[in-house]
Amino acid sequence: MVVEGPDYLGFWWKVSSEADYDFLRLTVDDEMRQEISGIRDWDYQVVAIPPGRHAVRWTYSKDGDTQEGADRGWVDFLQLASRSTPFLMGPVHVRLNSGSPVEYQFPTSRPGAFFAPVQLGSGLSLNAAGEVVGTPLADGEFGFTLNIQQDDEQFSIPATVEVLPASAAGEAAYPAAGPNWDLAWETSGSGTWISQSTETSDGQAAAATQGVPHDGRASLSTWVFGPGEVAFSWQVSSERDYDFLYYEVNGQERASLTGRSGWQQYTEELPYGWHQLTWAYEKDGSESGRDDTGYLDQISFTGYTGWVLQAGIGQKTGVTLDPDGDGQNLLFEFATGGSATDWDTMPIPVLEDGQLTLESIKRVDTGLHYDAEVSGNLVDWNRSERSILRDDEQVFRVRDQLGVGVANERYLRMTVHPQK
Ligand SMILES: [Ca+2]
Ligand SMILES: [Ca+2]
Ligand SMILES: [Ca+2]
Ligand SMILES: [Ca+2]
Repeated sequence: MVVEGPDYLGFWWKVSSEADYDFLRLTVDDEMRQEISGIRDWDYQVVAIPPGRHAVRWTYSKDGDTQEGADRGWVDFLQLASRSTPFLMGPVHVRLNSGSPVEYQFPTSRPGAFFAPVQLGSGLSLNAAGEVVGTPLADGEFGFTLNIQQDDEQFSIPATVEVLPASAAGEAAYPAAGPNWDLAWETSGSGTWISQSTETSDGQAAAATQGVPHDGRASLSTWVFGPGEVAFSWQVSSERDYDFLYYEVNGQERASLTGRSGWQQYTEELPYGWHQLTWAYEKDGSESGRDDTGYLDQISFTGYTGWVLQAGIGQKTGVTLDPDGDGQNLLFEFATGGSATDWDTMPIPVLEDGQLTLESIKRVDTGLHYDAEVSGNLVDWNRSERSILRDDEQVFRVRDQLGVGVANERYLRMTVHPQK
């Protein structure tokens, strides 16, 4: 399909295929954004569509042999944020840390959505604003129905809140000089991830695998919200070409190490939305070599991902949320150098030679697209009657082409949007 951006596309998909060989993929202008493989149940995804016309394509593609499962992919319930109300901007499966008060909120595309309150169990509940509140008493998974109502429209979707134990291994992977990223971590598989200080990149502590058996796999996962960048140090000491340390995003392999790698840096750009980041040490059926261990350290985030983790608002990471109630959402505050917790003054248009002009400072390297629209009636907005005067590293400056001498009323608004 062709989508006119900027917009957000929401959809459900699932796949039943040969894992890691046959894929259901989503591309935007032939650039891969998301892929799933193996036996995966229905999941909700939101993808940022940049300004302009873009070809969005779902493809089921197979390698040269072998099929497994139902050998097909499914796509359902397509929505565009510009046309659908209510529109959920985040995932329906939420992971939280146990032991501390929860501050999660399901983000919607516009304010004013009403959520049917639900008791989730383990001391957690969902309130009318879509906030998950309480302090979870025990780890576990709580399935429920999310009923969202807005402007006389409503929909119901299955959702899950998963409470994960705080992981010492995950915290050991933070840089010694800070910050504490305060992420929820999950470990799974055979063998474990531990915190140790014998072999580190930052001299203090690092996450490491322990006791992974032959044919075993120990994984350490967390979830972050893009757009942004992740960087980390990792190394492996293993039987070369048979036992590997993998790095995966949303279940798909991105890089691997084997043998005696030494500490290496890895950096990757994360597009809009939720991403599961996984590090896994995986062994074949026989023999172990060297320390037989995978290591992870110095994990850090930049862009919106890093800013929102450090913004002092807990797990309220959705770009459309406005926890401090100043009328500016999180993405806008990030883009214009504002704060997620303090009142920011709205950038105000001024009259210059009888024309509305707006200027805003920009945060450096945001990976965002800045733009503006004008209107004569607050209903029909366009980009054809505005001139962008400056859009560089520091400043975004725009002017309405119609003077107030010609028009009865004029309005100017500024937008920011992920480039991916
Ligand atoms: Ca195949
Ligand atoms: Ca081996
Ligand atoms: Ca705000
Ligand atoms: Ca603010």
